[in-house]
Amino acid sequence: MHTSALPATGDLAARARAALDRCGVDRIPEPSDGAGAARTPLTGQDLFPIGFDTPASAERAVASAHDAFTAVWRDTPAPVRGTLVRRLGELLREHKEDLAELVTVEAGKIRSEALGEVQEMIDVCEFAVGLSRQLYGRTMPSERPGHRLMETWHPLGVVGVITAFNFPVAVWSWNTCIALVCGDTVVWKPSELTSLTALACHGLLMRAAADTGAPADVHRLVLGGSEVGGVLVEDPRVALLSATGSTAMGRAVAPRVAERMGRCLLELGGNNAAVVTPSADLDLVVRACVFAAAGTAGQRCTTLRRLIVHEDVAERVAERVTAAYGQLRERVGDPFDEDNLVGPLIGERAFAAMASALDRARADGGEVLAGGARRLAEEAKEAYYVEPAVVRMPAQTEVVREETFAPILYLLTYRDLDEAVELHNGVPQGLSSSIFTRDQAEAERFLSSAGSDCGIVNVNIGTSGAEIGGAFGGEKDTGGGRESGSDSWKAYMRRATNTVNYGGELPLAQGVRFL
Ligand code: UN1
Repeated sequence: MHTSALPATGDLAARARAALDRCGVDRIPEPSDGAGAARTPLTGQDLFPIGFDTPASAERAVASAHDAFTAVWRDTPAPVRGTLVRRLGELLREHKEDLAELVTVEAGKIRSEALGEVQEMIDVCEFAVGLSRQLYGRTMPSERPGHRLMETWHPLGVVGVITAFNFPVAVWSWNTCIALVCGDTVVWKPSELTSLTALACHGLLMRAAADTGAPADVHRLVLGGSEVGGVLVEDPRVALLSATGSTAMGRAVAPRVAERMGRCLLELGGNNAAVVTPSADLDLVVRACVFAAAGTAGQRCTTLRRLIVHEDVAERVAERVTAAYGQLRERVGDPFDEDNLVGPLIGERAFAAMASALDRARADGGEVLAGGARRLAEEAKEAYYVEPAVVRMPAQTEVVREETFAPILYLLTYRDLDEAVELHNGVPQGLSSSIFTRDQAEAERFLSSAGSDCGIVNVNIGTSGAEIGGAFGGEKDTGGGRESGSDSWKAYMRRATNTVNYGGELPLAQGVRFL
């Protein structure tokens, strides 16, 4: 069995400080009245104390971002705004290793996934720079002679960005790079579990701003918990609140933003499934599904949580997935160790949720085929490493319909595609989905309006690992928001419809006569 000693908390603190140094973060906020701490799930211990914001300092951050918006940024030409993001992309590329290091220390991602997350930021920068010359409005034919009808997209204002621990940098960049080229300024409230990673990103963006002559207040970082995030929710100067997290968080936040007629962009929980049909390539299924279900220790919004398998292949799929999970067991541990594929859960609550979900699944008649045990508890009492679990369920019971943010894959069986689609859609969430098939009609059915009800619908690939070029987000309890690629930028701008009369007459629309 592969074993590796976990790194000592002191060493991780030193690594984090060195990475921050290299990113040019010379000052880590001192704990003052809003005392907080940086922490690592690798050992479950605090790295060192840091200062969190207070509601009053967060309010000042919103005020200065608002000033930068009205005084400078909204009137800066979009391609010039793009140069800021282009510079950020260069710096991110230069500091890819440093940022990945921080992602591993604070979020517990294995090295390759941490590097992948930073790559996602670099990709978004490139996308946003191109976008800065393509914020197109349409021109429509006017029904009136001598008139022109068109639309113009204008910057919206301050965008509040609230991100979760599991994608501490990529989700920030999806929002921030697009918002900045759209002419908005940003106030970022990262998860309180990933403050150091956020300080590094903010530091690099400040360098990019200095290098390109953009005002520093185009981006403000506020650290802390929900009382700090609450300022972004309530402040009417925050025109758009883009929040990633649990459905419970979204339900708490959305009505408060709606009350003040602000806009919300929500990216909430998923309960993603793959349908495995009789014609599926099972090699592909196993590889895709093990990554989607156990990668990131099951802590992606897009993590595969349900495998809905045709009864003709159910036994074979169960055997092969169970065998693959057997190999994974040996590769749970220190995410800095290149041999490991599964790092720690973020903390004790995640572990408790996983244990309780497994108990409930068993009580519902589920059979745990692999995994579920805690690992390395002797070495690190406050860290929570687990073996990813596979559970065969007799039915889609309540626990299967909930999102448990941990690596549990439920296996369900179906007889015909209608039943598969019904099971698939029979959960409150609607983020990501897949079908594995070689039958085109089945694939098309799943992609159609009568198929998957998710925002992301894939064929012959897993549910996680979406590319930035598409719009990312989902329906139902997932919150309905779309971020990153395609035309998601429109959520970060306001549309003005313009009618111009160049004819000298005043014909009214719809043929109305007056005066
Ligand atoms: C998330 O889990 O919050 O598709 C985002 C993926 C990533 C993003 C996930 N590109 O898994």
